[in-house]
Amino acid sequence: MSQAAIISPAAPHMSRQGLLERYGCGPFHFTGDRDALYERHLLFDNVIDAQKAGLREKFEAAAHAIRDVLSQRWVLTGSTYERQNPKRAYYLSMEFLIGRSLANNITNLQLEPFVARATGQTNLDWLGLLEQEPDAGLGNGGLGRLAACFLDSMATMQLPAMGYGLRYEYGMFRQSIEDGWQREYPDNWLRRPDPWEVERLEEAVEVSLDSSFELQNGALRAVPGRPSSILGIPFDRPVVGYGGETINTLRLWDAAAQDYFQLDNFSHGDFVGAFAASIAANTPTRVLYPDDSTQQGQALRFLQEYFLVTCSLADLIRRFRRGNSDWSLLPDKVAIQLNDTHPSLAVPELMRILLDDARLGWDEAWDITRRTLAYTNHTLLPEALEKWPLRYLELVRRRHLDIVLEIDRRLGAEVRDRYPGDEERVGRTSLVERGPEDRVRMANLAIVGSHSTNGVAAIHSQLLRENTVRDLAELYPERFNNKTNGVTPRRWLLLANPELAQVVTDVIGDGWTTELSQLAGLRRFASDPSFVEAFAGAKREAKLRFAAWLSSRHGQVVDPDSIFDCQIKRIHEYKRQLLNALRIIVLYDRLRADPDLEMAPRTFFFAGKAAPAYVLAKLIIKFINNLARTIDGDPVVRGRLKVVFLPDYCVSLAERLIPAADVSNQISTAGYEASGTSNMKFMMNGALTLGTRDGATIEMMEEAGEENFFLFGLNAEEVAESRSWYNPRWHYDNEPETRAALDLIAGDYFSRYEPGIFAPLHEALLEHGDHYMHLADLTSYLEADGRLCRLYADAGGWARKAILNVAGSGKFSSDRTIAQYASEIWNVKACPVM
Ligand code: 26V
Repeated sequence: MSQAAIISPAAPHMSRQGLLERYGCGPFHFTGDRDALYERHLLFDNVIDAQKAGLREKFEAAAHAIRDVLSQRWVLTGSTYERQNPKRAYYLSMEFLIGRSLANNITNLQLEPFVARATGQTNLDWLGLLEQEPDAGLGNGGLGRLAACFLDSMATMQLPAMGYGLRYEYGMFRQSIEDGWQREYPDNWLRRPDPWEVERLEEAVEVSLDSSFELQNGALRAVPGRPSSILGIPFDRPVVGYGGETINTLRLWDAAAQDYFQLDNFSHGDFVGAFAASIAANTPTRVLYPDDSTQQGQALRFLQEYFLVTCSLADLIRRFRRGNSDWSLLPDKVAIQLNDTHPSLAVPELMRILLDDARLGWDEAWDITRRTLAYTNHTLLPEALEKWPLRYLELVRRRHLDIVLEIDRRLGAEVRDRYPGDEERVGRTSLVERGPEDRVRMANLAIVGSHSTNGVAAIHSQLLRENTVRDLAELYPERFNNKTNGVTPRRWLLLANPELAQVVTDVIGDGWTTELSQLAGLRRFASDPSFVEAFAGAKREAKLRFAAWLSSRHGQVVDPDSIFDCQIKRIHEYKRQLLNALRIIVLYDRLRADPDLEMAPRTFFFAGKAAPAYVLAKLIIKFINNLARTIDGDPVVRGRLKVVFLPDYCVSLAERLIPAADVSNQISTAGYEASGTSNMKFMMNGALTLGTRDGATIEMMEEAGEENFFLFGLNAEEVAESRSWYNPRWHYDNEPETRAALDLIAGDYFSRYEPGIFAPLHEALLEHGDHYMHLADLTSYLEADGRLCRLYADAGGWARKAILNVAGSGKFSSDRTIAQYASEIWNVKACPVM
């Protein structure tokens, strides 16, 4: 993060007076130096002298000082909404991948000048202090990070909106690499008190369950017929809009036992048993599920989803009832966005509230439910689509099962009416999938029970409509729409890349921070020598900064004059890290065969976590690490090729690496990556994209111009079309470089001391049909790679394309995405704080 938090190029220098007026106080100086908020917190919270405080204590004091500054405004935001009673948007998500908050909040409050002055005066190790904050890693990857970017945009655009999620005690596991293998360690991010959260015990809600649940050997066991309940305790976190006008709330639920001691057990002498009950009641929010590749149907995950939905709906309905007496107004006052199917029990839960609590009739309840809810799909992978056993609904809440079956009965009647005699269609659209164990198709439930279903990039929305849920799209075509993803330019450009942000602001002003389309103004500087020089200088600074961090943090030395070529994302077969590795093997082999070959020096960075049970993905990590070791050990390529696997990929690591990247690899099998969002962050930061025609990468190419993009490989249609006859062997037999690369793997060239370990990779590619079609795309990948590398020799030509990419990235601000959700789905308008 480095300089980012201290010197913001774009922030207008707010006066001390302005600060006092907006926030009521300043972070470091309130009424005078001796009353500095920061020092007061050290003294009164930690009871320590500022001179003796450690970095962690200093971090807490700084965070509390910043929180003090935003508190008034936060309260005012809430009271404005209460007074104005506008329609509100609620974003329900099992994941919010927030990352760190201190530097981000300072940036969004535009307090850098004050912080810079204070840290300068006191010789504070500011960068070290920032490092003390653990990442809030409450998400797996793209879906969770998108939710966090959306919160930033909603607050910046002054929308009356709120996020609802779970306060996992353990977030995404920490990854370490040991002997090349991934190892998982618990992420105990709340071990120390989190300065941002505010516990709101008085707003706790009670969650009813039709069974009791016990933990037995780590698995959840239901005791049917013994109803129980758990408490949901809200923890609020501030979401600071850029400029500090609006401070929205992210409300995370913590599960707790009704009472630490069930008094009856206690009085009967079962002291330990009483504790066990409270442990079970805590389990729903104990840990984030770290597998985003398969839906394994774990009962505890289902309980988490039920818990999120019941707590959030009880809370938002309570708020709605405070301001409105008429239930029929719900869709005019509340919009609920379901982030994937994970919170789609909201359909039966809202129906239950309207039928049983509000005592409305079915038709009215159904109309209100549908007009209130909207659903976003984030994946087409069949193995990731949620399908829960009916039995789970029955155990957790019998009423939900009844409601789902009644919705299904009515849906069947509607389909029969529209398509008489088409019983197969009835079966395909049904909410229930018949099998050895009947299951609820959660995507069907979300589509049928809402008024809007969107995909997250144009191609993804189209494939969703035409293939995945075709029958439902034919039944309700008006519900389907697209909302191409975006990312917040505050965190991903202004904060992460202060060098580039400054260079951009110098020529087009700072309006881009909230209107990213203004980056188009850079086009006319793409060939301006002094701008090109400044732009290239910013990239070099960022590379130097990253290289310095890497060497101090991991002892790894990389050459900042080499091309920084990156692929950072979850490790998945469809994302094809293995294709990237095959490319590197071919390049390596070329150099081995001809050491005099002209080739720009390159550093290949990988980072990403594999689901702990995803055996092949973990083997891919091991393979990349062995490849790195082999190349490092070969004097022929020393200084020319280097592979680095960065451990423990997280938001903070992305913030460091992306500004330094020259090349972004977005190489999924076409048709498989719903959107991608790191692709946008790289583009915004001046990297060139080497990618397939998939997800939002297609739209990025349209914005930047095809001549400034490096696309290759089969498109989604070609992938689908060639499935039936595709034969990876053909490539092995006919492409010498492909064959040589595969033979090196099979010959244990990268596993000399671990013979045979990579056989499963070789088999997946050659014997098991290469489902993700790596070999089909390898040759065109290398060809595009060659074009890219040749361009590197022409520094001006490279910079020109990179500038045109930054200039074309304006569409990919989450502000644009959120503006579309607000006007096309939610009908929610800005509500400025007064
Ligand atoms: C699925 C599951 C299944 C069961 C347990 C835990 C779990 C957690 C997450 C998921 C959903 C994975 C879907 C996902 O993350 N999709 C990504 O969404 C991004 C934001 O829209 C998008 O950019 C990526 O292309 C897409 O892969």
